[in-house]
Amino acid sequence: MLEVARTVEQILRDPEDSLVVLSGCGTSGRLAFLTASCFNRALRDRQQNTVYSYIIAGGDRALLTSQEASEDDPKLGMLTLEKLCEGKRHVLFIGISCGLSAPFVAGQLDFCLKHPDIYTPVLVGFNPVTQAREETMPGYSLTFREVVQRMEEQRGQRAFIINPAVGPEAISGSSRMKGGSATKIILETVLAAAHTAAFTNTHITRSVLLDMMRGYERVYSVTYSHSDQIATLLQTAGLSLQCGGRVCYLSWGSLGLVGLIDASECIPTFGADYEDIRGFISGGYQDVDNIEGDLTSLGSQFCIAHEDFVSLVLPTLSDRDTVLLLYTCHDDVGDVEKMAHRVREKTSNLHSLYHGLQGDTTADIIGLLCSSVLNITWPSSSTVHMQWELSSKLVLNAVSTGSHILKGKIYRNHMVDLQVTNSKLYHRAIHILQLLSGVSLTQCEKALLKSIYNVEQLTEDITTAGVTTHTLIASRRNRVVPLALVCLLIGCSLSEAESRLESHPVVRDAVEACLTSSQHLTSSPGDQTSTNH
Ligand code: S6P
Repeated sequence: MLEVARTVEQILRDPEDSLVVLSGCGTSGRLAFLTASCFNRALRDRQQNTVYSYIIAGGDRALLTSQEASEDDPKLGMLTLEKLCEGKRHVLFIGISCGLSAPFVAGQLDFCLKHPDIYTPVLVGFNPVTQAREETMPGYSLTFREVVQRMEEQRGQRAFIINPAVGPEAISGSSRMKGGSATKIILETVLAAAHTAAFTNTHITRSVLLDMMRGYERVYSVTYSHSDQIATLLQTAGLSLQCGGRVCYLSWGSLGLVGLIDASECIPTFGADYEDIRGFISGGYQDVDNIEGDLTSLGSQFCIAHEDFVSLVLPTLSDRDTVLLLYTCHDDVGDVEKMAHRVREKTSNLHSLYHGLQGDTTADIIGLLCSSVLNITWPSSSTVHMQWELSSKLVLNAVSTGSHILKGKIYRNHMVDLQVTNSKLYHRAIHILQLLSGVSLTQCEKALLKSIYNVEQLTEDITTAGVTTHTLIASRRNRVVPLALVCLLIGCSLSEAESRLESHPVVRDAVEACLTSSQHLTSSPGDQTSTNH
């Protein structure tokens, strides 16, 4: 981190023809965007030229919606990077892949290694290098692990790997939670230290980095010291989802991006609809400040301004829905109050998350309109806005994950209703099926394919098609993993599995019911079905 911060510092001191590129897929790409925007803003505030840029696989639409397929394309990653950096003399490339697994990022790192005169690659992830992905990448001769091995050979000189182990995700496989938070902490610590050194003419030392990281440690303890209020929010949001209602995050300032990101991740992670949990940001795309600008014309999913909330959601808002206001003492509190009044005309299910500084009382009036209030008070510091973002991320991650657990989308810590939209998720789906059904990998893959293609018998066309084709078809279908699981547990046809899922709208209940009946079957000696399991 020290070396990378010093490289950023050099770029800040001599920015001409230089660039710091942050890149990733899914959540990692969203955090690349959030970080690049935040530090470009800091440069603009100092009347300095901006030096940061971001790449997210799938382009700007992936900031708000799931575009998981581009993650599989190493060449696309490489070409996007090359195009962005045309004419640059020096590029510090920071590739983020929590699982050390995204082919899109591997292609970019490999490209950097091949052009050391211009590019210095940095990999940020949370697996030991020996656990980097070994699977071959489509149209590419190297695996992620081989790219990382090449980086290892130059580690600390021409290539850097920042890969602290943050432990397994509680809900398996989701890098949006701990992995995402760790990404934010690492990147902000490195970049903030570089800014301080460059603009105050000081040196970056280990203790500067450590002090910042300790600040984030305090964010964890301060935020979780409010666990009772977080639990109240989670419960309320869970009730809304359980009864077919919606959860809306209405945010101001940079908390808006945190809300949009958390909401967008629910679609691939829990097979949620975009209306289940949805984020809105006060200034719309002007506040987002993304490269491609206003994306509203792409459809209702991309309508993210408060005006969109007022026209699309407010008219049908009821007590079934949960609305959460997210704001800080730096925002236009009068505007928050106005919005709170409008929401209260439709529902009393209004809640707030407010970050204030010691000594202020701004939130009191708005709090009176809300049925629950989470006020967090912070000591003043130059990086407090980043701490507010992390704190809000922790709260929203808990609310969205917890409410989906309450909705029954998780079975024994497995996200059984995940979308199968790229090769990582395809293999994860097979792994989950195997773990829960206990049958062979081949049988699980067959069941998954039947569910994806909606056929009772697999044809040769299907079995010879590649994973890319499978995931493309799967992206147009719902509940492919639960369907495959029911088929495996009961040994039944797809159509029977469909009707069982219909009779148990809660996925966890359906799986539990099937497991009970399959256990019943396995305990009857001689039963044919039981031998399939
Ligand atoms: C979020 C979800 C994905 C990942 C993306 C990149 O919970 O798991 O959107 O962010 O697949 O993963 P990674 O490991 O390359 O950062």
